[in-house]
Amino acid sequence: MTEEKDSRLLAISEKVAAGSRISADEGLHLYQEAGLGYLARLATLVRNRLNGKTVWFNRNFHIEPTNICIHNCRFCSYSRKFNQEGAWEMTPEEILAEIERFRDKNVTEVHIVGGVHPHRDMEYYESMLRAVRTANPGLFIKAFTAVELDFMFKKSRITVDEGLRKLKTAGLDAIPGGGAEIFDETIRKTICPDKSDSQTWLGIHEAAHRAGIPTNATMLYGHIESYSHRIDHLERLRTLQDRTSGFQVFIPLKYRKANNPLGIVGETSAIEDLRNFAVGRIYLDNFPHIKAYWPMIGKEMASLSLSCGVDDLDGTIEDTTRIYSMAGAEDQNPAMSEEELVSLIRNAGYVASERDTLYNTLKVH
Ligand code: V47
Ligand code: SF4
Repeated sequence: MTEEKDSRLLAISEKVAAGSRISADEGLHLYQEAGLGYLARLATLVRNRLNGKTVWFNRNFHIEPTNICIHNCRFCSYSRKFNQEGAWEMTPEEILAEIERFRDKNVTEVHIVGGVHPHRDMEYYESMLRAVRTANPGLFIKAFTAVELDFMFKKSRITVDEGLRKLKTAGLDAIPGGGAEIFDETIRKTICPDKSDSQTWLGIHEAAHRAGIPTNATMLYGHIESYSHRIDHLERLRTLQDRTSGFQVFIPLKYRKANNPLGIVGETSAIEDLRNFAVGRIYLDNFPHIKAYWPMIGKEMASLSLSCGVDDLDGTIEDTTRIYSMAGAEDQNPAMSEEELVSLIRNAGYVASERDTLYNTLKVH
């Protein structure tokens, strides 16, 4: 059936155009039946309604303090056990040296995430935050996935609410979206059997929102999940966001197959990646932003993603994130100057706006 003759697709597009919410069944129908052009047009309606012609970026850098991890996620190319070749642990001095290295580069945010190190407890992470805050008081600190937080709170035998309160006092400004993967319990059992479960991930984000800490949400897609699993994931995020409004942005993460045991399943096509951005934008009508992490997908795909609902580009400054380069990301040494990023955005027909972590405008280019 062509899209024009699919009355269900037409009904969905009328709903989206009227600003109404689509159901889980309708989301699934979009994934199953709508072509890229159709989805791109609908997603653009939603993105223009929420963000006009603006595409945001921020000047951030990443620190990965360790890749030693207690978990055994089958999609992970990066984690190591103690004494295994390729394992690293940064000392507090090395972390501060990174903060120093970026001092004069006009950055506004540091993103700190790593493996779940078995010996690190609350005290360690609180003192890391305090040291970073003291070294550069103006820097926003976006740190620790819900999976890292789950471990540190349990290790230190404190509640989630208490743990978040302590970390906030020590300097935590925002929480990144990692560790969400796919919420469906059966898929999770196969791809990340021993890590924090979906309820824990969602519970920590809900508690963060209650505590006034904004968070991000990701979805790792393109491995063994079906479209229904993706919709279930989006639905759980949309439901929580209805309650809290604490999510700032949704970031779909394309599964990359290099150097990890799941590799056998292959990777999604570029068309499928763009369709996925678009369905995310259409379905998550209560998420203000959709982000593409360009070092993972490459500059050309980042540019195309702007026509599929994406309004935020991440990975602005000498991105040295190893979780992707080790998994086979498009760009092994990703770096984009501000001029390059701004012209990528302008050439796609949008207005580039530098933002801070909370999406306040710092400069319109
Ligand atoms: O949770 C791990 C993913 C995530 C692979 O919040 C992989 O602003 C693809 O969440 N192929 C961590 N993905 C990174 C993350 C993130 C990145 C950029 C911005 C933000 C933000 C968050 O990386 C993990 C997992 O889903 N990941 N291995 C892989 N082989
Ligand atoms: Fe550990 Fe994160 Fe890798 Fe899972 S994805 S093994 S939690 S570093």
